[in-house]
Amino acid sequence: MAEPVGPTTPIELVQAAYARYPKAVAEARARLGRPVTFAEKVLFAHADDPATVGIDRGVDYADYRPDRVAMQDATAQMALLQFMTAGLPQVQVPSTVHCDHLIQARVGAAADMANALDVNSEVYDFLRTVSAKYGIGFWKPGSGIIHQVVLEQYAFPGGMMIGTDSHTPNAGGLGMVAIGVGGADAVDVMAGWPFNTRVPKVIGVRLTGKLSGWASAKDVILKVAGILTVKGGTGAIVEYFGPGCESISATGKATICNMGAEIGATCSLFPYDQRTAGYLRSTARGELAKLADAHAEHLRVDSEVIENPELYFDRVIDINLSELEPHLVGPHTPDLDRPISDVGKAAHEEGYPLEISAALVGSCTNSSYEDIGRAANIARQAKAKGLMVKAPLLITPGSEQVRATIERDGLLADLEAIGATVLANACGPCIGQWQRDDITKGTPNTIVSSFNRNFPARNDGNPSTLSFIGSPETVTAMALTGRLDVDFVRHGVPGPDGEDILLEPPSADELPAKGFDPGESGFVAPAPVGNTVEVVVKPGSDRLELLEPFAAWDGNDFTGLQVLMKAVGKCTTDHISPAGPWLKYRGHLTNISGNLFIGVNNAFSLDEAGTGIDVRDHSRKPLPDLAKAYKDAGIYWVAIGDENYGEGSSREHAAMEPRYMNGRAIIVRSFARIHEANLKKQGVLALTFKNPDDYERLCADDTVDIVGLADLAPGNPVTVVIHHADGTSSEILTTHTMSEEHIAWFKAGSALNVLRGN
Ligand code: MIC
Ligand code: SF4
Repeated sequence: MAEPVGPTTPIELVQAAYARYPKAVAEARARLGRPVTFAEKVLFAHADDPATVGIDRGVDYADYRPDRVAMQDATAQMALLQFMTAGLPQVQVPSTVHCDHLIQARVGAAADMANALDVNSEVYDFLRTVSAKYGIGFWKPGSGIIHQVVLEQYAFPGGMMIGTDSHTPNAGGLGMVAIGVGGADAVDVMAGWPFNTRVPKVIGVRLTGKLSGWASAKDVILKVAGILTVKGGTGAIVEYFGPGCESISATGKATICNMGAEIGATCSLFPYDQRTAGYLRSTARGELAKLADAHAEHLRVDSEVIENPELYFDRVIDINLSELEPHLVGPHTPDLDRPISDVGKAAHEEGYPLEISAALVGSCTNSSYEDIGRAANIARQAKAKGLMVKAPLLITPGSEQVRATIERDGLLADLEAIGATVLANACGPCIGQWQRDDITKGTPNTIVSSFNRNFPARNDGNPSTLSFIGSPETVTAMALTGRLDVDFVRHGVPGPDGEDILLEPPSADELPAKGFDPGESGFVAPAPVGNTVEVVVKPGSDRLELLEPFAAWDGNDFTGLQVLMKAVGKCTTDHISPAGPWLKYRGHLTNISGNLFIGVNNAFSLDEAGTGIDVRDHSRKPLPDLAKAYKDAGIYWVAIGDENYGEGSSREHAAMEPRYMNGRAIIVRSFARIHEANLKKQGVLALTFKNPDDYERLCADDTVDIVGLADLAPGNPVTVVIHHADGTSSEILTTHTMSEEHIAWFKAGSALNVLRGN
């Protein structure tokens, strides 16, 4: 890599990317024999070889060359521990590390930051030195949440990026194909290999009309989530088009793309338009806006596609923005969608706790200048009418630049004036880094947030907390009502004398009139090439551990595997390897394996989540202990999953832990994309029941053989023999999505072993 990584994407990189477009797009049209979507243009312009790249959507695997790699601190540790073992002097593609996940929210920004610097110093030192050594840009704690910083500094229309976080698609708001991946995928790209993935399908969402009143960008994606459900986007890019796009700000578009992760989409994408250009200029990237203007024809869908979208997209969804009203989703899943007007009734019917115990604004999804501005507008109206919050309102700004600007412009003061507390520029409560003292574990209570995920226990570690998601202005209004069953849009907010006070729909500037205040710069440039920076991993550390390669396949079929657990219903990566207090072990495979499956509802031990039955003495054990006991006894095992197994995060720990603890295969009804890819990378067999009903056949005392492994080939089913305790057995078929390359990873023990040439 020629240029050292800087605090923003150099214009030369964008020029080089745009220079590839005319030929690549012509190639795309010629090979596909039709007009093309914007997503296809970006993919072709980043294909390793546009002349031969796979084109069959949902079928072919293809090699792409992303422009950038971004990693956040919780996933970067494992990614960079793997990269270190590759023995390369430098990363081959511009890459950055962002410190945002490890900061705990407790009292407020300043104290929490000081505490984070103290308790995480070993990890921050590791990330800083490893970044310096290998040519990676490092963003210090406090500089902001990865996706906001990427949007402000690095994203560009028509670019392609991968990131070790599932909300990487946030950058799609600026027209970038930005895909969330596990650390091992990032390692490949940083090592100079292509990014290999299945050619995505393309779902078109046609936006017409114009957002108005209380409806915001967040409500667009909540509506889409309600339509597509948590698995409806799997394997697809969601491409927005139509006249409604221009009515949404660039950061609003990013909100929509961000939460596309919740429907399983590979990524989401908006075309380049003048709202995007305005955002680029406002974030000191005027040159880039000019360049994009000059290449605008390539940065949007072909017009023939707009005329007949059904012919070119795999599916088309229509949303009239003018008809949209504010929505709230939840509890427990982001696709349980209701307009605000229906929430009160549902809350009474379902018995949700009606009092709101906390309201939280922020996260990478909704912490832009406009978002905070709309929340502050509600706060100003409330203040003028003598209202204060009835539930604690916690605000996490998305980046240092946003924080400094909203402080300068008085927006933070507006929120504080109604009783809000401002937390550090970080993920905080969104990832369970919320030290909540007001509610004891097990107490049912209701929270509302502007975040993107609401899986049980995610925010505060309490599975009895019911978490609902809405826009920042909805959350602010609900903090004022303090209740789930008050329709603040139609009935207003109860005032001090019991009368209903109607609030005007929020309005706010999309971009700061005085420009952004960059605040305190958090960027640390890497050391010059050929440096002698020493990377410190202390022996005996409980936060960091150097990796040992996984053993290669011994050439034999797997026989006599125990069934460790059978997950019933939703099994997200938060169930498999939760975050919150466990985030501190993200650089230590042995220690983090102590959380394996602790949130899983196991069919064999349903009354206590996270437990399983030891077949040797029928005792009940926490699943991580059971896995360890089997490992210590030299017993190998399989785990069984339901639909959309591994939904949610990109954390590859959820795949490395089973591998490390003697898991040979995960057999499920269906997988979420990133998790399936992570399992393959780590050498675990990721198998899907050919007949989903076969899930029912597996019992606690069964053992399983996985046979015919020597003949493993793309597209060929894999036979699994189930031996029941009564001596009978049955044979079932499973399918897999392994390409030749993936099979080579399995045989070598992991993708990393292949990269290292082991
Ligand atoms: C999340 O939102 O779940 C996270 C924490 O950002 C994860 C990454 C991680 O687990 O480190 C994600 O979404 O990929
Ligand atoms: Fe951080 Fe939450 Fe965004 Fe994940 S979803 S990157 S935890 S703010």
